[in-house]
Amino acid sequence: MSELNGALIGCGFFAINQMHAWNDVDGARIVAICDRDPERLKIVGDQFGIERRYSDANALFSDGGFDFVDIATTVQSHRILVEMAAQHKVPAICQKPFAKTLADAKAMVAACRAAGVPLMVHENFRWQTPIQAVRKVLDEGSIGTPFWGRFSFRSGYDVFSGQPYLAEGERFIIEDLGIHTLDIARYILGDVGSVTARTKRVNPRIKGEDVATILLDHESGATSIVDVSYATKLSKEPFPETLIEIDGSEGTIRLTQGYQLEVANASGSMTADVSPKLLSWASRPWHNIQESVYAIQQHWVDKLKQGAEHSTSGADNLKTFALVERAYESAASGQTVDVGAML
Ligand code: NAD
Ligand code: 89V
Repeated sequence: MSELNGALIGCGFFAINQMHAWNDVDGARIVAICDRDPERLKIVGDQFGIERRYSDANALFSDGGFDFVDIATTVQSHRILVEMAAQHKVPAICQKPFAKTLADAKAMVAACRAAGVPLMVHENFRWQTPIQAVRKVLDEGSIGTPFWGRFSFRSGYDVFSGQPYLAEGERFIIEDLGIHTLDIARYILGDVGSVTARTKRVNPRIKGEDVATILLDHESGATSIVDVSYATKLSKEPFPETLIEIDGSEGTIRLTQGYQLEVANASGSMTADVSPKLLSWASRPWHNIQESVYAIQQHWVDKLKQGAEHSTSGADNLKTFALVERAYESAASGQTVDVGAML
C-alpha cells in the first residue's frame, strides 16, 4: 500500500514529539494540521512545513484528503473529535487520557466500531524500550510464572512548567501519569480483578493528588503495586523512568534506575543496558518517552496497513481507563473495588 496521509489536531506541547515522530515513521506523513489557537498552528505549520492549516476540526474533516487523524488535544475535546472522525469514517488515534469518564470512552469505542474504523489510544509507555525488554524476558519464560510485581514512578520533576494544566485539575497523578503505569502493569501481568488505592497531595500549589499507591489483584492470581509520585526528591532524578520488580516461580526481574535490567534464575544472573535510543530530534531526559512515540506511531501504520488490531486499541484501553476510575473510587471510599463490573 502507498504512503498514508494523516491529519493532526492539536498543535500543543506534546504534538511536537508526534510531528517529529511522523517524519521518521515509515509509510505515513502528515498533510494537514488543525488548532484553534492561531499561534500554535503557525509554529507547528512553519516548523514542519505543513501548508494545509485549519482552526476548526469540522472544516478539516469536510475538506478530507487524509487516511487517518491523530488527535493530540487535551481530554476535554477527545470525545467530540473521535466521534467526528467516526462520522467521517476516518481511522483515529486519540491521546491519553482517552476520555473524561468511562461512559464517554465506551461511547467513543462504540462509535468507531459502528463506523467500522480503527481507533487506537496513544498509550505509548508500554512501547518504551525498557518496558518491551521486561516483557520479552517474561515471554521467554526466564523467570517462570510471575506472582508479584511493583511498577514504580517516583519523581520530583517539574512537569507543571511544560504542562500548566496539570496543576489545575481536581485529579492529577493517577489520571495523567498513573494511567501509563497502570497500563504497564496490565501489559506485564495481565488484566485486573480488583483495586485498592490511597492518594495524597503533598505540593500545596496544585489542586489534585500528586502521590498514589495502588494495589492490584490480577486475574492470573499475581499481585502488584503501582506507586507513583511527583513529590519525591531524590539525589538523582529518575524522570521519566518506570522502575519494575517482578518475582516469578523460577527467578526475578529488576528494571533499575539508569535503564539497567537484571534477571536472576537458576542459571545465574545477567544485567543488560536497555537504554532507549536518543533519536535525532530527542532530548534527555524525555528521550525514553520520545522513542516510544515513534514506536507507537509506527505500530499504528503497520497494523492499519495489515487491517489488524492495535496493541492499545480503544477497546483495550477501556480496561486501563477502568483502573483509573476504580483507583479514584477506592481512594475516596477506603474500600477495595471490583473492576469487572465496569466493563
Ligand atoms: P497543550 O494544551 O499544550 O496542547 C493542546 C492543543 O490542542 C492546544 O494547542 C489547543 O489549542 C489545541 N486544542 C484543544 N482543543 C482543540 C479543538 N477542539 N480543536 C483544535 N485544537 C484544539 O496540551 P499537551 O500538553 O500537548 O497535551 C495534549 C494531550 O497529550 C493531553 O491529553 C496529554 O495528557 C497528552 N500527553 C501525553 C503524553 C504521552 O507521553 N503520551 C505526554 C504529554 C501529554
Ligand atoms: O505522559 C504524560 O502524560 C506526561 C508526563 C510524563 C509528564 O506525566 O504528562
